[in-house]
Amino acid sequence: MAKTSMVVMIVAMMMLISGIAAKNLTVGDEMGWKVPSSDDFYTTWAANQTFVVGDILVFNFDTGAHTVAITSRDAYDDCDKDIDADAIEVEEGPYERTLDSAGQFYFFCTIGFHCANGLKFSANVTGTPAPAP
Ligand SMILES: [Cu+2]
Repeated sequence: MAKTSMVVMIVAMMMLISGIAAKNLTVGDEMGWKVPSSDDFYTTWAANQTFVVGDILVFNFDTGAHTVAITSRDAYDDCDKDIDADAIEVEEGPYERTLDSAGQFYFFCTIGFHCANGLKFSANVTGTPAPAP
């Protein structure tokens, strides 16, 4: 093996060992994904996380009880259920979402008044995705 590729391999291994690895984040921790008792529960939860590209969000809920909509900021701010065509809406739980790019992501439930009652948060995802092969 050439010396340079050996060095590259060692650096890559050190990065792995030092913990630059994707992690699973269960949204709301033990609470899961449901209408919270205080309407800032999920925004507080999100404020205490570090979201990095490659992390996986796990939304624990029963199919039919809730949804996960990934939307624009405007739709999120208004809890707007008429989400635009670019938005993603998932109805089956549990749901896992890989954060595959950096930026701000907006999540809320589209059922009833769940969003207005706090079933929403946004995630500021940092880091750069792995280069394309
Ligand atoms: Cu809901």
